[in-house]
Amino acid sequence: MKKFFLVWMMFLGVNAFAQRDANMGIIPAPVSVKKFKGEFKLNSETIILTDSPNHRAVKYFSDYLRKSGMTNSVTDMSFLDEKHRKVKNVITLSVNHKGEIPLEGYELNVDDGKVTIVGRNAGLFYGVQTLIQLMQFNKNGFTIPCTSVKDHPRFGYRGMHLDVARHFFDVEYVKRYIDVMAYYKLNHFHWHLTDDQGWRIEIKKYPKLTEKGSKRAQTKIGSQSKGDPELYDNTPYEGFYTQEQIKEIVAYAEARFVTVVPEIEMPGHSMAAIAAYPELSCDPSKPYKVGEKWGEYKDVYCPTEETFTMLNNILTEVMDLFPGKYIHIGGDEVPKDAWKASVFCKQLISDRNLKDEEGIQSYFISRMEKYINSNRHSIIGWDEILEGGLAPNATVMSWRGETGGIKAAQMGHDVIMTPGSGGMYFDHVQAKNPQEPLAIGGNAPLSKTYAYNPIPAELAKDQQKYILGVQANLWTEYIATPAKADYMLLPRMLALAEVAWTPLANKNFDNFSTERLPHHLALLDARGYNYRVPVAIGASDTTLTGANFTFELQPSVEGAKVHYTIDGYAPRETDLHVTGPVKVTVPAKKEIEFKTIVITLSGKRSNVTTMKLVNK
Ligand code: TNX
Repeated sequence: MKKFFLVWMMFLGVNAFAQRDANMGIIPAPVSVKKFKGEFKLNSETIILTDSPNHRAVKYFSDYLRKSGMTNSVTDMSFLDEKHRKVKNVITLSVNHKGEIPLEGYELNVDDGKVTIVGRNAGLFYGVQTLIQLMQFNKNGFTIPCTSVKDHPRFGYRGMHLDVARHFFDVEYVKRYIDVMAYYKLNHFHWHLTDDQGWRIEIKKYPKLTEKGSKRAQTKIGSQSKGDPELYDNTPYEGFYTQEQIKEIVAYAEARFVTVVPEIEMPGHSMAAIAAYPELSCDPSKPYKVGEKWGEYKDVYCPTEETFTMLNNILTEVMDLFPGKYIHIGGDEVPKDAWKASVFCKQLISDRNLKDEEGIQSYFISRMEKYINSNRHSIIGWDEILEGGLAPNATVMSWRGETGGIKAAQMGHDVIMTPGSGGMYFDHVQAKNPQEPLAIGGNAPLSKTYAYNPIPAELAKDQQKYILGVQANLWTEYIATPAKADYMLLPRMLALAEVAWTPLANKNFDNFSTERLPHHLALLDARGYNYRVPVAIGASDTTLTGANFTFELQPSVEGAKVHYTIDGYAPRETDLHVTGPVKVTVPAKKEIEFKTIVITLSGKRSNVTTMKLVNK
């Protein structure tokens, strides 16, 4: 793997894109970047100095160098006098910021003699990520262009979600997911651990949750729109994480300044738990099974004391495993049918003076919130937790558009924006095009994700502070493999990073997608990630009229080739590729289809574009 990585890095050579780009190729674009002439040479003689040898950023950087075949050791600069600190060819990593750097911010200065990063807590780690992005591999080590970067995030909560309930993703994959989040300065991993179709976290007190609840007999095949055939794969499916594995992932994330937010869904999306323990339902006499298809299930937790005791016990184990502030308790999509049919719930509504079944939803969430708060954690819930009144300290994740988030912020509650309508649903297709793989639907092209602004215009100045940040979600009903999860995640996650980090005024989709992204995609390729290859820069599906055309096309991935045809066939690697402007002449009264495809060095392919050229 290491060798593979190095060979790739060499092949990529100098980052040509970064040279003309004002952001010097950095994603997410920083607050300010100044470019200077010259470069720093990181070689085997380079000394790494630090005032905090145990800082996670220092460890990360020295590990990174080691993986790249370098052996530079780290020196604790508190042992050095002034004179020795001033040697040439040093990289200094420091947290000594005297308070002038914003939270999670850093300053990075590179001249031909030294590199200095000063960061505030996580900021040092982010400075290191930026440095790594600037490093260009050569045979003696790396070169780093001279620069001065001042940087800090726009939002404190920069989240990426992964649903491991509908399909299970193993420890190795989850670590790689956290890695790529950390490269791009995202800092909250929302881990959707339970749902109708599977319970994926070991709970010692209730072993059946995983013995039964982590297994389903079969899985729905294909899409689930009205009229689609009711087909199943007839193949058992299972998977869960042991508590040891959970601890391993939490520690792995912590080393990268990523906080893990576990989600234990309630009171809906709970078929897997109910199948394991039917006493959690309002009618324990019914037969239940772990969900095999998608959508909402009408059976949900019954708000009995027995249920609350059990959920509290489950959450006690969960809170022991996750040291972060937040526990996500779901709260979304709760059909009220089972509660309406229940004599117990009728009595509860009258005993507790609840308005109706909506009142049960907020009663449920408030009770859970009280328990979680008394254990020094806070809850996050999907925006349905607003129904029937919001629990006092809850943070709202606004997914059904921004309405819930706006309402919650106006009530003085913290909010995380993650609207499907804003391009934050990465299970949606990346283009309305039959060449895309099966997905739930929707449409969230890269440009839409990039354009999202988490601060709604409706909020007054003093309410804007309640928007803690932004998150994108990867629901996996239609994503059964790591390769497809990567495909749906990348490159949209890089756009999310810029939404979450970069000041609005510095955002520019053109610069992002044409000048910076191609290099990053090649790097992700080298690191073994799959991704969706964007179509060639300059190509699209369109009709143009005229006789003589000249096309200037660029590959969307550095090192890739743009192949094309004018004979109506789908282009492939055996066809001509772009080496300069392509001229096409269309005879009078004829039309020609100019088709393109991008094929990367590793063989990944974009969709085929068709430009219909019509000479009337
Ligand atoms: C709605 S988003 C859900 C999920 C589905 C998703 C599919 C949310 C809080 N609930 O259960 O997986 O749509 O896009």
